[in-house]
Amino acid sequence: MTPKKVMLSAVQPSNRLTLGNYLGALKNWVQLQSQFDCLFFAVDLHAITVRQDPKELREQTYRAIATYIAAGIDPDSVTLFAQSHVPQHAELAWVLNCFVYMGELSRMTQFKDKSAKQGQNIPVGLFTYPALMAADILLYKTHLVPVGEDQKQHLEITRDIAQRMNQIYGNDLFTVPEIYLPPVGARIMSLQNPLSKMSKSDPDPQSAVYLTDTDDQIRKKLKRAVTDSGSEIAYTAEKPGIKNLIDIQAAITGQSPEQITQTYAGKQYGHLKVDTAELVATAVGPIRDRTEQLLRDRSYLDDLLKQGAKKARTRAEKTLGDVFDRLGLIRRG
Ligand code: ATP
Ligand code: LTN
Repeated sequence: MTPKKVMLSAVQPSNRLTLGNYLGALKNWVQLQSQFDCLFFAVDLHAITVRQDPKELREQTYRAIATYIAAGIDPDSVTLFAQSHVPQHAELAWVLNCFVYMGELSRMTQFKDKSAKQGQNIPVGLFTYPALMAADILLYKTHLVPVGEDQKQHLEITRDIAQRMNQIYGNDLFTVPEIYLPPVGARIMSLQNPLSKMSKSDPDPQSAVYLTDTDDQIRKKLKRAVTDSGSEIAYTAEKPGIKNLIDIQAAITGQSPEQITQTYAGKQYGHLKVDTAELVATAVGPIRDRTEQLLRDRSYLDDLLKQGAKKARTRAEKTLGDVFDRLGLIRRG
């Protein structure tokens, strides 16, 4: 039997996860997990590229892992861990920092967006963030990375770094990873501004449905979702608010946006909002409740993280040793 290909992905524990994180990432991890050898982790070292409250960060890291399981990730068959528990990530990131260029990093839209919010003092980690992400991926010879659309540029730079180093040190050094983008739901928009991405670090809590929201909060947020002028329900870029609600429905139900739009012929925006709210509440409710349940048993989560990190370290050390060798560093014991 040929071994399964490797699939890997991660979320920053920078806040509670959102519906965007679920539809753009987690839901697809769950759907694909049985076909791959999977590693999923919480990127706590990425989260500290912007200031975090230490207590909150620790809490959100546990919560992220619990949410993966609550969403349907099978903790017994995948490797689950916290990024900072596997020191090889930071070590390989240093090496990759020596092979990625200032020009490449300064073109990253995530860097441009996030640094614009930092004022004068922009942490260097925010700039070199993609090198750490490339390390996350390349350490495990990953084939497939399921993410939302905002991560496309980071995947491309990862591929470029891998190809660049393979050319110098041998084509079998790194596997060049592929991105997996879901057909719908790859970019869920803010409920308050449908031209910008729903994001867990948006300061306006009305802009996102969190996977911790009660059914009532979900209904209220969707009722207040900013929609467009006019009254016809159409799936078009000219109506980004309406399009977003249809996309949310499509990503949850698996129906196409066109099919969904047809069912609203002659109906009003209110109908679409109410139905979307019910679908979201039904999808989020069980994840929310199961997450809370899992969070009550810290020793279970600690055990899981410990075992996961142990498995990940062994795999990561193999690749890192190979990289160090080829670069001419003396092998460590
Ligand atoms: P932050 O606001 O802290 O940057 P975020 O909400 O953008 O957080 P990330 O941790 O950057 O979330 O992303 C985790 C995963 O969720 C990534 O695969 C990302 O592409 C995906 N994702 C994030 N936001 C959305 C969204 N609005 N729609 C679809 N996918 C998303
Ligand atoms: N940059 C990603 C999080 C991330 C990631 C990864 C995703 C860090 N390392 C490796 C996939 C694979 C983000 O969503 N902001």
